[in-house]
Amino acid sequence: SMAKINRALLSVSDKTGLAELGKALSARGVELVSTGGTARTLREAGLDVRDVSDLTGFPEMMDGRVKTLHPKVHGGLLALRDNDKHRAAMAAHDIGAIDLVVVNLYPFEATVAKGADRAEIIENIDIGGPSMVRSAAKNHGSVTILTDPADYGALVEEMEANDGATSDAFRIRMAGKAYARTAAYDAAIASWFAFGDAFTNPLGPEALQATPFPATMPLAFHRADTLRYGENPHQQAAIYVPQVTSGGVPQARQLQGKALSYNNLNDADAALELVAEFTGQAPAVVIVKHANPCGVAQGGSLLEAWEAALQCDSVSAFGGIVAVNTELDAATAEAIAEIFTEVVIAPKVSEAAREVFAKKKNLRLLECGTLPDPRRGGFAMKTIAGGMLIQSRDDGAVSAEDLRVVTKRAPSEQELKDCLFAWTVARHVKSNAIVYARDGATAGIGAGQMNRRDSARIAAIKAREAAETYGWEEPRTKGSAVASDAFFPFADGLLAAAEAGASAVIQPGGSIRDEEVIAAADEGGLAMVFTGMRHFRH
Ligand code: 93A
Repeated sequence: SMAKINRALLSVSDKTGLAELGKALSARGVELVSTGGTARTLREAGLDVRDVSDLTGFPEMMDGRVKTLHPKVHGGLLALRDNDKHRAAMAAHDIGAIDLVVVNLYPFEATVAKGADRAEIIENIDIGGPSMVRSAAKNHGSVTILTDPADYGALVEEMEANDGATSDAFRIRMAGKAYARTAAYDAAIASWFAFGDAFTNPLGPEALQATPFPATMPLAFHRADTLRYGENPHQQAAIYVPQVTSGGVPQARQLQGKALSYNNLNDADAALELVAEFTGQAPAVVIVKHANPCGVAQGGSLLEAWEAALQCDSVSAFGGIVAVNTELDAATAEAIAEIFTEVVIAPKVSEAAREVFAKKKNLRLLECGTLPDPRRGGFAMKTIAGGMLIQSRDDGAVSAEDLRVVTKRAPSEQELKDCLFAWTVARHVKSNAIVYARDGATAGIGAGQMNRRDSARIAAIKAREAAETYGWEEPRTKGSAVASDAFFPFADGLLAAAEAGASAVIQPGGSIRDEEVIAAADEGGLAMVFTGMRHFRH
């Protein structure tokens, strides 16, 4: 049914569109009731407004902490219009019906984000606003609730179409939106209590060290965009981001190309997270396919790094996602543009490089500014049937000092470098991960196999194919370093790597058959180091 609007209560922190809405309501003969600052704005627009203190018979008090928390407000919102007892109560206590509430809340999230002190943050916890929002939304059978200036226009249209009333459908839709807003608002407050300063990333850095996982996990995310479809066309999808974020693919500026798909976002994230490992270092290029790197290289010019990355697995690179760690120049852009590429993401893209890509209308070009900190804390989430798994991010790291040489031969300086490079890549490859690297470039990547030996073999096959493609005498796995994301449970995986020509190995160690694996390495003259840390990724 239709619900006529005779009286409106407006109380907004964000005054966007307020005067226009007030005028439209006033023109329809709606009585306007309002709180201090909101009333002032409406009066400045030349409108007649009744102060809420006049309605309640109480002044706004305690620095505004108590202004609308009153039975004359909440009775007017919650009373069932067709209930005799409710009507009798309204008459007995001189409570008038309120048919429309327009509220947006104290800017709690923005106050935290700007780094305000505790007292200011506490003062920006809105109490009266959410109370009115929830009362009005509960009684959406008769009351219209607006919590977003973006909906003011729709309300005016609704009233125009229905002789000053709103439809059930509209009120129900707005009520749902209202509860989503108060829920997100309280989640933001709860996140701040749980995570304090780490709130700048609500799933933030010190969170885990500071507190155990809260009994209920408040997640204040909002929808940044709806996506055309999900991982497959028959799936629906959207992207959600925290209220305040630290930067990543969702915050990157898209310079050209079609809208990013679900898979584009997922792959671009994988590429960016890996290339961010090389922040501030020599030029590096990552090519990703289906969330796994299929070529990574660092050193020389960016163009040289691109060429070396492409040579790892040029077949898989077709339709890939490319991330670089430094400003993208025209020469590299030209080379990338030669093969079909879905997404290119860089901290910065030169004017000349932009011109190169302008010819490739569909290519999605993203500029992300600074790269995310790969060692940042926070959480990683995954849904399972009937629940959600949450773990702290894999922000562990090993450096050269942490490595333990376990073979007779210690790795040479170059082997050690390649070991660490391969290790860095391997942690970004789906398990079981085997990565061969030589001279700062991946020579073969084996991903996502159910046993480690197969990953080692697949990576070697790719290296052999690359040698055929480029007419090299031998695959680049000859004399390479090989990284394994978890320990070799048997010697077979290591033997497969030795067969491919690897001369150095980096792996966590810790298998009950370590001795067997070390003996096999010694026998083949390989140098092997243990990291003591594993990087499963599923
Ligand atoms: O401090 S409050 O929690 N106490 C209240 O009774 C109350 N009523 C409305 N904050 C309250 N509000 C909020 O004031 C509204 O949610 C809105 O954000 C703001 C509007 O104040 P003004 O009209 O003075 O700008």
